[in-house]
Order: sequence, then structure tokens, then C-alpha cells
Amino acid sequence: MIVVHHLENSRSQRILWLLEELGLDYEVRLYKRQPTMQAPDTLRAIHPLGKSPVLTDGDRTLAESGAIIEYLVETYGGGRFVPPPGTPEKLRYTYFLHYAEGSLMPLLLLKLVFMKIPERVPWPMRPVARLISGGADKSLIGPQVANHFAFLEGELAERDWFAGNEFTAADIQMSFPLEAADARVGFAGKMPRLKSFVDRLQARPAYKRALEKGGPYSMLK
Ligand SMILES: N[C@@H](CCC(=O)N[C@@H](CS)C(=O)NCC(=O)O)C(=O)O
Repeated sequence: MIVVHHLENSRSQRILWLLEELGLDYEVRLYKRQPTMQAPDTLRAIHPLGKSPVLTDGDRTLAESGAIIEYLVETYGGGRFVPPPGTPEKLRYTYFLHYAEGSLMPLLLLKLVFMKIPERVPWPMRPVARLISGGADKSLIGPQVANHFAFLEGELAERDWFAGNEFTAADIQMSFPLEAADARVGFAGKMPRLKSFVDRLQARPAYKRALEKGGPYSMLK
């Protein structure tokens, strides 16, 4: 039996979605975030890092979204949701499967951390903290984020989905950072292809079924 250790309102939503696309039976074990937004300590009993997603399949325990996606597609996909080996689509598939968590998410997280710094320091230090975080955003983080989104918008000018003209599991992996960015800054009117990507994936029946299983997902608010 496949069990997804699912932290509410988190990246593990992607794994529920892939399982729905694959039409597999699975159990969702839901973990509530602590007031700090951290995962509860009980998740550490499943995997030492205590992050979500974690998936167990019989006696196998897997962590890291990309690794879990690869495992599920290879084990249960029967060739679905992955381009054929040796094609340019497969190369792009592998690239975006890694890029989402390896390059894009760290940058978006850095932006979020710098944005939050001023509200986390004692109020007399806030003007200085605002200057530092605003400066870092303007000179360092903001231009990089803009560069990444321009790159991604350009990729979708070439093809319908990130690997090619077929929907693949790499699109599922790319969904979380792009939904988060759309919810925070809004792609509408600025990045029409990224906006269309988010709209198309949210319209998929398997995506909607996964939302029902996973509970509220405030990325979408
Ligand atoms: N790169 C990892 C990131 C895992 C991760 O940071 N998960 C978040 C959920 S969005 C989490 O568990 N946060 C709670 C915490 O850090 O305690 C992956 O994609 O699986």
C-alpha cells in the first residue's frame, strides 16, 4: 500500500496529484503545521529530516519530491507522463524535474525570507531591516527572479508544456513554485504563458481530485 505523508498546504500536494493521474490507490496521512509553520515532530519518525512529502510503498521510504515523482513514474507509469528515452523531450523533462527544487524554489524561498525579515525583528530595528532586505531584493534577488520567469515564459513559447507538447510529470514538479509565484505576484497581464500553464494544470480532473484528498491549499488563495 502506498502511503503519502502529507503536510497540509504544502509541496506534497504534487504527489497526491501524480498518484491521481496514475490512477493508483493510496492512503493520505495528514500532518498539521505547527504555529511556526514547521512540520510536526511526528514526521521525523518517518524520515529524519521531517519534511514533506515522504512516501512509503511497502518497506520502501522515499523523500524529496523529484525522487518520489521519478520512482512513481518508473514503477507504475508504464511509459506514461515521461517522454521516450533519448529524445530532446526527455532531456528537458529531466532538467525541469531537477530545476524546480534545485534552482527555482531556493530563489523564491530566499525572496520570501528577505521579505519577512523586517516583520521578524524588534520594531526599533525595522527601518534598517527594511533597507537591507529592500536593497537585497532590488539588487540581487529581484533581477534573478525576473530572469527565471522570463526564461520560463520563453520555454512555454516554444512548446505547450515544459518537456514538450505532451503533459508530463515535470509539469507536476514545476507546478508548486509557479502556483506560489502566481498567488503572490500574479502572472496575469505579465506572463501570459505561465498564467495559462497554471490555469491548464488546475483544470485537470486529477488535480482537482488530489485537492479533495489533500485538503485546503492556500497557494490558490
Ligand atoms: N526539496 C524538498 C523540500 C521539502 C520541504 O521543504 N517541504 C516543506 C513543505 S512545503 C516542509 O516540509 N516544510 C515544513 C518544515 O520545514 O518543517 C522536496 O521537494 O521534497
